[in-house]
Amino acid sequence: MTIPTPSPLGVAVIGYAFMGKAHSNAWRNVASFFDVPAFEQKVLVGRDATQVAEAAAKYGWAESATDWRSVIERDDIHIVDICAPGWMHAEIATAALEAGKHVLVEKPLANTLGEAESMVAAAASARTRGVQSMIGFNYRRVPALALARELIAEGRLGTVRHIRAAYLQDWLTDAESPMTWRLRKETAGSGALGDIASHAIDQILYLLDDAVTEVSGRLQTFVDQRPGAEGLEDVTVDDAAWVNLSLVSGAIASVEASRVATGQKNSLRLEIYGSLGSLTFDLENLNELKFMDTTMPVREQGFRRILVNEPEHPYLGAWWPQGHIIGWEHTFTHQIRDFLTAIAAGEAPSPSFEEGLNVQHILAAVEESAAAKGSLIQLNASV
Ligand code: SOE
Repeated sequence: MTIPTPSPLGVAVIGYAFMGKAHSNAWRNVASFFDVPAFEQKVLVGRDATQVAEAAAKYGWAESATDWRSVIERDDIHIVDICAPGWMHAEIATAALEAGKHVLVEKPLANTLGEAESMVAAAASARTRGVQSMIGFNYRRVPALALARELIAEGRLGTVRHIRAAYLQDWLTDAESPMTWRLRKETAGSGALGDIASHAIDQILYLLDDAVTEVSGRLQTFVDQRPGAEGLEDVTVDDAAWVNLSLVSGAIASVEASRVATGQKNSLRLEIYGSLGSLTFDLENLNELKFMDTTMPVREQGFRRILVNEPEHPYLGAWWPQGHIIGWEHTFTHQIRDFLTAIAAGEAPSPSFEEGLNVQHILAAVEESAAAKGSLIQLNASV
């Protein structure tokens, strides 16, 4: 069902820290580069009135507010973009969808399967009223990874047999690094697993257009306590995760995620091995994709570096003349562009909350497997 798109669309972002800043930057820039429906940056919402007012002024929002409930009731707000921590996603997203607002929510979808399922039900019901929803797996919008998906879909790799994925960071290497909401199960749901393995798992599903049938995993917390406001506090999530996946297509994938991988800053690496070729990618060089093509003469074979920076490449026609590279923040701009375009077309954007729930099922299976010392967990999967 399509409903007429109000013009301009009024936007509210909830959360003004790291992700709130990344999304605000995208809202601020998207219309300068892409043809998108008219919208206005109406309100930035956060708990601390002074800080959110400062952030709103800096990031181009007309006003700030501290009460998200009153914001989602406003008639001049049509889009709610949720950048608050995971424990708040379900309540805000459900209320916003029920109030008829299009919703974009940061990953992972929620902290628990139950919350994620309630969000999917709210999204499905809202969709019948023309109200759209999307989860923010922003790395789907890296041009090199969008190109990788196209090459795989065109059969350039032949049959994909196995994938190695790793998402490695080191910001928790120092045992004295303080407690944050990201290290408490009740606020973050899980650690490296939900925070960054979720991205790697989503990429595997996105690149292969596939689904997971079997999961085994292991989780490890290396630093059990960290300094909090009132002394040492227990860390209740994992520092690192190791996952093996079987896919409907027959492919096998391994995923490593760590926030204590000393020296690795923000390295999402993917290696995809097929019967006719292979692709490799590292987020720390996000404008590059390496392609090994066995259909080339043997004496010329080898990993070829594609600088994914031509107007022909996904998203790049909108940016700079060829060769002028883009960065991490552009993935959020592409995400907003795709979200707005789908809203204007009355189409359901991807990744949907259902796709977010699929990832959540895999995360829950990893936790179940890890609790049972790596035993194999079966999932009901279909592509
Ligand atoms: C922090 O570990 C974090 O910001 C994640 O939450 C993001 O999703 C990822 O893109 C970068 O790392």
